[in-house]
Amino acid sequence: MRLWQNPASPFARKVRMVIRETGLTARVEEIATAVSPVSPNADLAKYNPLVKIPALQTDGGDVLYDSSVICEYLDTQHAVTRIVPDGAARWNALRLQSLCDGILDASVLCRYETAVRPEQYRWNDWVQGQFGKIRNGLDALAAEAPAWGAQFNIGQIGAACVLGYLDFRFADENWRGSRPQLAQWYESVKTRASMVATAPV
Ligand code: 99T
Repeated sequence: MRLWQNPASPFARKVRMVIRETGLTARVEEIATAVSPVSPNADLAKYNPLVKIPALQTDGGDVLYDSSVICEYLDTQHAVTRIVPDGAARWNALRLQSLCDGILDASVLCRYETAVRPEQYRWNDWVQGQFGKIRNGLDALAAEAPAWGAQFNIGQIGAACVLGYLDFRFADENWRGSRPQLAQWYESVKTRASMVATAPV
């Protein structure tokens, strides 16, 4: 399999963590890929019409996107504990992944607002609206983190990617300040091998 990815991307990190948590590392070639919403990567565009990472080419040649679909596919390719659990736990794990993807969508939009959009076109109310989603989402994560225990399914992997991305791109946000239990949970997972190997650069 081939994975178009970039170490700065929290969505790609989710996939890269699943690869490592499920022992698939030797089966996936990771292709470092630069992306920007204003200068589409021509090579990636041949495989993903949205020109976003992550994208995964299966051994059969199909190309899958986005990160949630790729993670579900990878979960069919190994024989260890399922990353997307079956039964009643499935819906809670998928909901938690969606919450984390939503926080990341808002975070990446804010990142592009400052790193890509020319200053004269920026709109502070819009940025604050996105930050409202980020903070509400973090409060929701903080409320449920104490119940996670040792679980580390696609929901917790998503949460770890959210918190790692905020530290990477928005270190001034101080998300830990009013959410000590979420901070405590993050401390307990950030030394996992899959976290260390995929730390953003
Ligand atoms: O928007 C673009 O054209 C390029 N952006 C991306 O490819 C971002 C990279 S994160 N990826 C996504 O937005 C994927 C979202 C999708 N729903 C999924 O895969 O789940 C880059 C962050 C950074 O550089 O700070």
